[in-house]
Parts: sequence; structure tokens; C-alpha cells
Amino acid sequence: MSDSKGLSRRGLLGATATGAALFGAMAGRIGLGGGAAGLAGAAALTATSASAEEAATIAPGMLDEYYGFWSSGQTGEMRILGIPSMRELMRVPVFNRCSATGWGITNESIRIHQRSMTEHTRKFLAANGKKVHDNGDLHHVHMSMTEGKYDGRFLFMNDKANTRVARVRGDVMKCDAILEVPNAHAIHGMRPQKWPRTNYVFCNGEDESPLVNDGKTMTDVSTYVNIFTAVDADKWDVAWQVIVSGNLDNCDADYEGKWAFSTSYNSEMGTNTAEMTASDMDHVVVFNIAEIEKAIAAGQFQELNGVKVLDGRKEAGSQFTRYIPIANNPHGCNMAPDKVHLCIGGKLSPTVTVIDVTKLDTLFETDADPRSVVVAEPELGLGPLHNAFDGQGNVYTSLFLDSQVVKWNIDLAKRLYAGEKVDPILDKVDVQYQPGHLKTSMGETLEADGKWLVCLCKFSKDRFLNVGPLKPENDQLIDTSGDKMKVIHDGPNFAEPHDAIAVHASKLSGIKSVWERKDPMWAETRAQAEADGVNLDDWQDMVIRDKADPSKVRVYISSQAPSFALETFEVNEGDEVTVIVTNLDDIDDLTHGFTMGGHGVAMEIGPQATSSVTFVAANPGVYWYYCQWFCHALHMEMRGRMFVKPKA
Ligand code: K7E
Ligand code: CUA
Ligand code: CA
Repeated sequence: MSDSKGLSRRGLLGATATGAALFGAMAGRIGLGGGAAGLAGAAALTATSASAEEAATIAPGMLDEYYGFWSSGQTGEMRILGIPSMRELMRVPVFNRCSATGWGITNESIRIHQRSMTEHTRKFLAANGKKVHDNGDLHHVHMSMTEGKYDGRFLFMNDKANTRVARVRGDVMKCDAILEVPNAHAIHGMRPQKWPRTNYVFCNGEDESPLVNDGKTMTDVSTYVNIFTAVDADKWDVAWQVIVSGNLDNCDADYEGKWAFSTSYNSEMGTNTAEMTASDMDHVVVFNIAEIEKAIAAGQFQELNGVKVLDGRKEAGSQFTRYIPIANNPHGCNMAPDKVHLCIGGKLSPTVTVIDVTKLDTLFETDADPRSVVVAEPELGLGPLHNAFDGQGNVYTSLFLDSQVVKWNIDLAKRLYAGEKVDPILDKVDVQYQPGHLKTSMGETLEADGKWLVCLCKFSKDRFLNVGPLKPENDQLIDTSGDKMKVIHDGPNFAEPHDAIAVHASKLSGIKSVWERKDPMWAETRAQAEADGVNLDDWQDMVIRDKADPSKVRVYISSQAPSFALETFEVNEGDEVTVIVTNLDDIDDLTHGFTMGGHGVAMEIGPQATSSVTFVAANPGVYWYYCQWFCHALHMEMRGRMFVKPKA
């Protein structure tokens, strides 16, 4: 509700909540008096009061207070939702192909995909007749920070499926860089450095593989390693890597810029479930950033596939890492905004382990027992996965097996650990069903505000109309403003959001509605146009045949609603045709498109943007192209013809 000055949404909600409480009380009375029918009535009344509360928060025309950035798992895109309305605002394609925007189809997006591809992947794609991977598995989305606060510059995300990380620009919400991480396998946990700013994005390689993966052995698992990677957030290049003992699952960083942390569920280095759960204890790896940077600067690394690699395995006894034993198969790894407490979800253990990061220096300077940094380990319920914070000393933990969120207090948990008879659990609420990540508004920054909690449930079962064997996920909104948590919205979502962040809208006040004509996104296309003597900033129509390779044709078309500058163009059968479209409209929300019928290509061209696509004109004939983004009353008429002349 960033547009409703003077009327606080909290105030509004407070008023509605009182109404809801009243409804609840009435429902209770009806229920008591009316038997089974009364109970059904009570349920209906409760549902009505909940939706009344919700309606008050999303009146038409009102804006949300927070941007929610959602991952999408195996869909491979980033999604933007409004919080608290939970309305889906946008889908930003990243690792997937997108039919609407042409991501993965346009030359501009293919270049971004290809820029940091390994030779392995190039070889694989060539052998499979492709230019880019078609899939990704995007688990985690996080925003860049300056001094522990969101700065709106970038969003970062991982692709577990193809070992990549990507960056989305905060000013236009488009992906501008993808990096395939060499040496590592299956980037899973991924977090930006919080302090002094996001110079690094930390990336966990989850899958154990031979360090030099050249097919010499599968059975000799002593050759297997896991790799922790620091990506330079500005250059979008690998800064350094550290080989670790055990595998790597989730990670986080502290608020002083000293440490990064990763959970490991396979300290056993097993290759099947029985082996991976064999030990009583696994561990958290602590990375000492200063020591690592010192060694890199001093040249004490080995170079592997062009990357500087250090050995941080336990037996190497380096100052790069320490290993803190944690009950078997931990998962979530979340740094509290109090700058002190790191919370580790126990998963197989019903506990969350709390580490005091101000004690970590002692592990590097003395022979102190690594467990001496543990200051609390409350038993919270079954299957604790992830933790979120309210900035007031409380933690919300998802309980996967119990299908609950538990709210507990760090201080009370520490007192319990120290022997006092206190109960750290403040509240529990049922969620539907099996929650994974959960996120509080601004909760992974120093500005955690305790207003909202979004809980991402893996199963929806009976919560929505049945749509067949494949069901949506259920992203639930929980009001955390009172002592008791309250689920106030069920949000169906397609496969498979793992994680989300809630960023106050004020952090993205610089977001653009119209592109800059000289945006770097199409710099190469622009350079080609200049070489061809075409001025992209003018209403133009040019068909250029490449002088060096006459089978290549470049067709420059500008668009202004409701027409393309070029109504027809001609190419020869077998030509490689590149169509470059510039949208000269500079009006907010006036996007054009270009679809070439029967050629499998389509793209979006935002106001003042340039986009290009390349295909081979394999079949003689007449083909219509058209604008597929509704732009004008004469949008249907915004089309033209390509003539493919048969070979003589
Ligand atoms: Cu728990 Cu990939 Cu973040 Cu999913 S991970 S839940
Ligand atoms: Cu231009 Cu539709
Ligand atoms: Ca284990």
C-alpha cells in the first residue's frame, strides 16, 4: 500500500482483525448451540472473516507494500508476487525458455546463456543440436545488499540442474548474466555476501564428483569432492573455489563479512540413502573469508579449468575452514539479523542448532571444541527445515513432517540450553501441507520487520479444486503481527517454488518503465547495426545481405503502434535470416512483439528496446509475421509478409 499515505495498512488490518475476532466469537457460540450444522456454519463464518480481512488488504488499484521474489524450482524462472496480496505480477525467465518474451530464442538471451558456458556444455549442446539448455532448477532467489540491507541492484539465483547461477537486474527485471560454475556440480545453496556489500555470491556444489571428472572412475569415491564457490557479483565470474569434506546443501553469510556457512548432509560421502544417513553427526562448514582471500592473493592455489582452487578439506588442516558437528542431515542455514546467531535446521533431528558466530574466531585461533560455539539446540518438532526472523529475537521454523510453523525465541532457547527450565516455543500453527522454506518480510536483512511470513508448502492436496494428479504448491501468507500466527491466504503456485524473499517496495523505487535506447542488453546487436549502416533510433526498414557470407540476411524493422516499418521483405530459400526489431514507442507499458509464423520464433520488444532473432528460411513461400503483444486497437493489423524465393 505504498500509495495510501496517511492510512497505514497495519491500522486497517488491526481494525479488520478485531472484526475477525468478533466473527470468531460469534461462530463459536453458533457452533456450541447448533451441533454439527452449527459447526459447519462456524467454519463458513471463519472463512468469510478471513477473506474479509484479505479483501481489505488488496483493494483494486491499491499497490502492495512488498515485492515478493519467488524461485520456481524446475520451471527455471523467477516470479514476482505482491505481498500481502499474493498476486502474481510477473514471471522473469532465466534458465527456462519463454514463449512470451523469447527468452532462450532471441540472440540477446542466447548470448547471455552462452557467454560463460563451459566447453563441456558447448560440446553437449552441439551434439544435441541446441544452443542453450532448455531447463533449470531454480531453488533460491536473493537480492544484493549493502551493509546488510537490500540495495535493489541485482537478484541472484541458482540452477541446481545444470550447475549455474544467474543475475537479474533490479532496474528492468531481466536476466543479464548467467554463469556455469566449473569444477562444481549441482549448485544448490546460494547466498549473497551481506557486508560490506555483495562482492561475492556464495554457491554450494551439492553433488560429489571426481575432482577431474574425465570418466576414469565411478567406483573410486575417494576421488570425489565437493566445491564451494565465491562468484564475483559485479563481474559475474568465479572469484575462487574451496574444496571441502562432505557435500554442501544450504548456505548463508554473516553480517560482518567474515564468514560464510554451509550445511552438509553427507559428511559420510555416501552414494545412497543408507550411507548418507549412516553417521550420528554431519556438520556445518565455516569459511574464513579473510584467510581464503589472503591465500588467493599470495598465489597459494591450484588452477583448475581456469579457476583458483584452495583445499579446505578437514584433513588438509587449513585455516580456510572449520567443521562444526551437527546432528545427522541438517538442511536450512539462516543467519539472524541480530548479527550473532546462525540457525541450522535439523531435518532428521527435531532440533535447530544455534551457533554464536562471535565465537567462531576461537575455532581458528585455538584448539577449542568446535561444538563450543553452539549456544542453543531447542527441540521444536519433526522435520525442521528452514528458519526466518522477525528482527525481535524470534525465529519461525518450518516443520516439514509436522506440517507446522513453530515460533520460538532465541534467548529462551539459550537459557534452556544453559540449564534453566524454560520453554522457548511461543506458538505453533498448522500449514497445508509440508512446508519447505518460509520467509519473513525483510527477514534476511538488518531491516527485518516482523510483519508477514510466507510459508511455501510442498503439497496442497485438498486445498484447491482438483486439477488432476499434478497439484499446485501452496504458498501461504501468515500474519505475524500478533502473538499468535494466523494463516490468512492460500496461494496456488506452479512447480515448484522453494524459496522467496519479501522486499519492501521502497527498495525498488528506481525500477524503470521504459528502456534506455543504449541499454547494454543489445549492445552487440547495436554494434552490428552500426556496421551495417543502420540507425536503430530512426524509423527505418533495411534488408542487408552480409558481404562476407551472402547467405546471411539481416532485416531491420522498427515498430510503432500499430505498424512495422517494413510491410514485406524477401529472402532466398536457405538464407540465415536475422530479424532485428526496435520498438520506437516510448509509452509506459507499450510492448510490441514479433512472431514469424511457422518458424518457431517469437519475441517481446519493450518500449525503446531492440531485440533480434535468427532462423533459417528453409521453405519457399509467403509467411506472415505479426505483433503478438496487444498494443493498439489495430493490433491485429500489425503484421507483414516475408517472401522466401525458391532456389533457382
Ligand atoms: Cu530446502 Cu533447495 Cu532451499 Cu527447497 S531447499 S525447500
Ligand atoms: Cu504491436 Cu501488437
Ligand atoms: Ca548424513
